[in-house]
Amino acid sequence: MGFFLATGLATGSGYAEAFSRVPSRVAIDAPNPVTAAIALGSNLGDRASYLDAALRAMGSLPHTALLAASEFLETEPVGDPDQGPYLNAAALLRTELAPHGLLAALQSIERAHGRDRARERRWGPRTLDLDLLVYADLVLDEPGLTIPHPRMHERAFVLRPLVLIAPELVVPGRGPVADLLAGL
Ligand code: A4P
Ligand code: MG
Repeated sequence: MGFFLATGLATGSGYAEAFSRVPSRVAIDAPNPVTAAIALGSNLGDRASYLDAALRAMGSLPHTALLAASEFLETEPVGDPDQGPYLNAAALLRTELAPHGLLAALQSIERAHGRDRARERRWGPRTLDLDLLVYADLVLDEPGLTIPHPRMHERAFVLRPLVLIAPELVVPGRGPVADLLAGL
C-alpha cells in the first residue's frame, strides 16, 4: 500500500510559474507521521563532521523532521577489535516515510558520506553507519529490514546516546530504553 503526495507547490510565485513547475512526487506510506529512532556511528575520518552531516541530511528528508539529537559519545569498538574508537549518537525523527523508504534514505545518506559496503567488513570501520532502531510500535522481520534493530537492546553504544533523548521510548518486545540500559 502507498500513495503519492505532491510537493514543491508554489509559495508566493506567479500563476504561470506555478503551473510550469513539475511537482516532485515522493512515495509515502504513513498518512500520519510516526516517531522513528536512529543510531548514528562513525569511526573513520572526521567523525563529528560525518555525524553532523547525517543529522542535517535526515532533517532534510521529505516528509521528515528531526525531533531530537543526542550529544556525540566516544565509545570503544565492539566486534572487530582492529579498529579505532567510535563516535556514536542517537536521533529521533518524525516521519511519514514508510519503513523501507526510510531505510533506503538512510543508506543513501551513508553512501553520500563515504560509506562503501563493498569494501568493508562486517562490524569493521566505517565513515557512517545509520541504523533504524525503532519505528513507532512496529515489529518487522524481513530479509533486508528487522525492526526493532535486532541487537540494539544489548549494545551500550546504542542505548547510552538514546537514553539521553528518549529514556521512556518503548522498544517493542523489549521495554523502555532506560530499563534496557540499566539491565546491561
Ligand atoms: N538491516 C536489517 N535491519 C536493519 C535496521 N533496522 N537498520 C540490514 C539498518 N539496517 C538493517 O547493515 C547490514 C544490513 O542490515 C543492511 O543491508 C540492511 O539491509 P550494514 O549497515 O550494511 O552493516 P553493519 O552496520 O556492519 O551491520 P550491522 O549488523 O547493522 O552492524 P551493527 O550492529 O550496526 O554494528 N562499536 C561501537 N562502539 N560503535 C558502533 O557504532 N557499530 C558496529 C556495527 C560494530 N561495532 C561498533 C559500532
Ligand atoms: Mg548498520
